[in-house]
Amino acid sequence: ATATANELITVTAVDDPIVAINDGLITVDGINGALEFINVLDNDSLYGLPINSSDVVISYPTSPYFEFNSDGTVNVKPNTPGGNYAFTYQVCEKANPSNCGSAILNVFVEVPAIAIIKTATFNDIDNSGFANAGETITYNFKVTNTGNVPLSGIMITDLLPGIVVSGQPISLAVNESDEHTFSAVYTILQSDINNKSVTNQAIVKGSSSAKGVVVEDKSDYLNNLEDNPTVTALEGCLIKVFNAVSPNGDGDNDKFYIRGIECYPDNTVEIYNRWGVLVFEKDHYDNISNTFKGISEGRTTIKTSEGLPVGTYFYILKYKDSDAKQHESSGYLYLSN
Ligand SMILES: [Ca+2]
Ligand SMILES: [Ca+2]
Ligand SMILES: [Ca+2]
Ligand SMILES: [Ca+2]
Repeated sequence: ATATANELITVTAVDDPIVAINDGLITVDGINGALEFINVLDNDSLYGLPINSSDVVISYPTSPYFEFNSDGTVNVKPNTPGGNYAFTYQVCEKANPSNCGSAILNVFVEVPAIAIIKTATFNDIDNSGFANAGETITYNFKVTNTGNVPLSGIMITDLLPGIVVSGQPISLAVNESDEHTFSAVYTILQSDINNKSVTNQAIVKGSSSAKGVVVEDKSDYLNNLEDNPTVTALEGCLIKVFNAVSPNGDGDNDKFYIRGIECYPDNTVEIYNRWGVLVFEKDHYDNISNTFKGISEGRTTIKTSEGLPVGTYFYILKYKDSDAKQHESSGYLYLSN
């Protein structure tokens, strides 16, 4: 009777074996990893009932990126390469080792990534060929989804004080680029011209549509893989004297223009008439408020604030550069109406 009962149980086991069901496709975060993102036994059964992991032995393939636990849970390690993974596991009943089933765990490892390239265009508004304070730099941005999942909420920031960034948040599909949504404008300061360049870097951020993982990238001026700031060279400190002055208010040569003198505030301009009499003298000549417009001015000039007669004058320009080295140049100045 006992033997018959045992036979019956064996027959029952064959009729209700372990049923292992495939798992997935499950998306996991390959950047940060995840602990126990699935229990492969949850949808499996033993004799028609949920499996208690202590009743079975699970065997898995090996993987450098995944950890398979004896209770059926699975971990994915941080920095796991993106892509699809398939693992066949086998589950066998401890009490009856020939009672086994197998199924496949399918995992998609998402690795969101983003890259930004920032390029600069100097806008020489007065077409002088040189940078002047108040002129601008326009920045263009190319943003690319370099990861393996769609990204949304993509925005850029730029820490350069005074820069104005425009563009609303965007989404990008895998491998998609956008180079029209975002732009920025920066107004050049005299200090930038003195520094001979403007250097800045933007940061782009976006989040994966599936897992909400936020990724960011610092801009490069050339390619997606590097993080070199964008440097805009500004040439505006080369002195050139424009020695024709016609202060008639027509907007042409109305003042004695010394291009680049703004870079060297430690300067003096002296103007002499043909008899060698000092008729104009200014420190900190700047082409704007401290400038010669055909009016006699200065500490030692006899008649101040008086219009000077047309004719040939002589100027002496002295300035110190950023290394405190003294420079001097002189020449004729032609004053007309
Ligand atoms: Ca399963
Ligand atoms: Ca200019
Ligand atoms: Ca970069
Ligand atoms: Ca004029």
